[in-house]
Amino acid sequence: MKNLTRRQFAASVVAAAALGPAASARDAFAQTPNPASRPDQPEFPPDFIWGCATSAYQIEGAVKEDGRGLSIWDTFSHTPGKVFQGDTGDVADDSYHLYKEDVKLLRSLGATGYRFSISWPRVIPDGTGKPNEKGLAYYERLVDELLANNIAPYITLYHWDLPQALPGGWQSRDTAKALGDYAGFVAGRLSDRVKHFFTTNEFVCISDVGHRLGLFAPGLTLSAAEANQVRHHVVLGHGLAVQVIRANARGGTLVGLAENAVVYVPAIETREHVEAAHRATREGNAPFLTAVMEGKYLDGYLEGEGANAPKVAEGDMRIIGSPLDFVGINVYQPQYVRADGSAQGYSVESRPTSYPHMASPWLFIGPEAIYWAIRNVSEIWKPAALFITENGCSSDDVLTAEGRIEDTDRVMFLRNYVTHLQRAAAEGYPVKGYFLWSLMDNFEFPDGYGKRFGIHYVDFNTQKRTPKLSAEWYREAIRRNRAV
Ligand code: GBH
Repeated sequence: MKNLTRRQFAASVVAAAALGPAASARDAFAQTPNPASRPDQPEFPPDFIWGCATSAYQIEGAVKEDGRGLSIWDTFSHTPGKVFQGDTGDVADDSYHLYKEDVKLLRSLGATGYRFSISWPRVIPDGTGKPNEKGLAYYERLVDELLANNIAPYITLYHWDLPQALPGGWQSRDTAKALGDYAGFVAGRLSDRVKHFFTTNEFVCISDVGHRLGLFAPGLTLSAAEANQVRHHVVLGHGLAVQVIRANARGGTLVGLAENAVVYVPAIETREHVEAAHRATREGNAPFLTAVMEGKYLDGYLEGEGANAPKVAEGDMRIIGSPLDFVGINVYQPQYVRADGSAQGYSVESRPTSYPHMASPWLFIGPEAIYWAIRNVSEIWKPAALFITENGCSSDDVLTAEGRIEDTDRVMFLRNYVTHLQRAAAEGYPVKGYFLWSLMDNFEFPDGYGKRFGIHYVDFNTQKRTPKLSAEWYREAIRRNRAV
């Protein structure tokens, strides 16, 4: 059995079936795969990227070093009452100094990619204008260290740490242009060594969570009209970044984004519910991914917002819809949908109170979300390539007396999501890589250091990193190139 491909195996079963019922049953059983041999068969393409993800403010620390400017997250985290126990990113994982150690962690996993973000105020302290060479030099050192270890750098240009100095922040349209200029500058300088750039991370967190719910920096609770305008500026900033990167970077540079699209999962896998999930994906992501992929706001979105709809200038939608080389999706939780007789044709299921979640109360478990994210996005917009740019979970990790972290719940979570990712790869969807969130415990935004997402445990007093059971699991999955 070991040397039979799955297709050959299927063909031999079909051939056996042709011999008639008795023979077929006997031969099919005789050829049942030996379970012990199967786990060694790779299930992902040989060049599949297995990586980890982090972001600048969550890991770097060194907020006052080498000319870094202030970001809105410095201000927000230092505002009493905004972050759990008053935690800040001032030191975080001190990866600004310990990056070589962190690259070693990646290497010992066998990772072939690392998705990290660049701190805009480290590179352009005022958001626009004069760059800070010392800030850029840090990322050059990091990139060189990764390349020396055969780990491909995947750069996110904007993961929420907006330069505080930009007047009006994302409420100003000028910030969209500033993002484009900054992105083009970085790509121009690093594209000799870096092939993949993500413009932004998670539009809805930048706009709604920061400007409408007030839970993220800058902590505003604007009106719907104002918040919708922020949404527009952010997607416009993404589009401008795509264009300026293409103008400034080397030929062959690939550009996409990392988006936490709402993942609609058919409540039951039947044709009608599958179609409902497909429709919901397009309509439920109308202000963000749909606008980027189609270069327009759906009528349903604009009509639904009415007088609060964003003000769109001539030419904006073409910029927003700038063609991408790939789509990155951050997948955490599912939204179950079912077809119904309503005008929109579907409804989103509410969650029973017993619905299970991880240590973060918002992180509802639904491993099949990763499959449906890929399938829905692929079928609707047919991107040339997709990445899972984040997937992972928080767990109430404790150190045992022997200094081990037995995060069996995280291993359960990851194993199940990766199994569904494997289904997507096996069905031929063009998913090229998976970035586990996160390489190590870090500053979890408003949850501070109170929620741990790492597969390496970090002692924030000593900065010691310790691999958890989940790191062992990931090393094994990478080694076999399959879910284990
Ligand atoms: C990702 O966001 C981020 O990209 C990453 O930086 C972060 O560390 C990681 O997840 C783990 O959280 O849902 O209204 O209560 C994931 C999506 C959206 C989840 C905002 C937390 C909090 C506000 N996040 N949400 S709410």
